[in-house]
Amino acid sequence: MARQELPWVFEYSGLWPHPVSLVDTLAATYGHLEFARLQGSYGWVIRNDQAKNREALGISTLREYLQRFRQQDAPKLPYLMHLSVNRHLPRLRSHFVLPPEFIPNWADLPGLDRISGPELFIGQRGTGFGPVHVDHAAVHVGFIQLEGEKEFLLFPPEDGPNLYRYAGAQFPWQLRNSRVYNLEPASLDRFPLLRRTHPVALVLKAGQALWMPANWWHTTMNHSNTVSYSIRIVNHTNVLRTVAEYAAGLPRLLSRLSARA
Ligand SMILES: O=C(O)CCC(=O)C(=O)O
Repeated sequence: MARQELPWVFEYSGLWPHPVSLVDTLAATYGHLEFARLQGSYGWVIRNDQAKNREALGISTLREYLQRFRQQDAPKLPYLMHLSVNRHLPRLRSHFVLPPEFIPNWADLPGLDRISGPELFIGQRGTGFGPVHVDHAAVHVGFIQLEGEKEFLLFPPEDGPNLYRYAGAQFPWQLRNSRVYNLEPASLDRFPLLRRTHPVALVLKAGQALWMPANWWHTTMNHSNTVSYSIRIVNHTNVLRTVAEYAAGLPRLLSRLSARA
């Protein structure tokens, strides 16, 4: 099997080769951004069930969030996910240096943010992504860990039928989410087909990067306070699958547009 079809971890500490940390640079450059207006590739940057938590903590700007994140005894913060570099942090975009393993990436253009979405994830110890899911459009994903340790739980594409995808989903993309969050004994009792899956668990440490191939199911858990970057990659190995998936969505898009007209 080609190397790009299996997950692999490699050492890489060159993403942010600057004397001031990324978090401090973010606070100084973009700290004024209103938290409620931040967006990720999927719209939201914190899960709905955690939004009340942010309001209760009185966090209204990115700077306030980052200040809390740096406090040792900070109360539980929501996990800041998918913070779009292209949309919100354009002046920082050219300061990230990607490893050669993630190049070429034909989707890494500001206009293709919906596909490639270079994004930042900032999470306190104990926060995690939530449901096991698979990314859209057969993209490979490159993750780079800047601070802390994040555990990944990965499943190969063929495990999909045993991952309890949202049955009765109203929209096709909901089938990208599983009802499974982790692999604790309780989840094995609740979801017995998980015993037929082939999970791979790994911990990504600061200074390491992960190549996750197209259509692998995954979720994460932060073992310590983490700062990470991720980018979705399209190259010669998956471009036809990416185009095919977008093409398959065209009739739905056209019928929506004609319903609006
Ligand atoms: O970095 C994380 O915590 C999870 C990211 C992820 O699952 C995704 O972008 O699809």
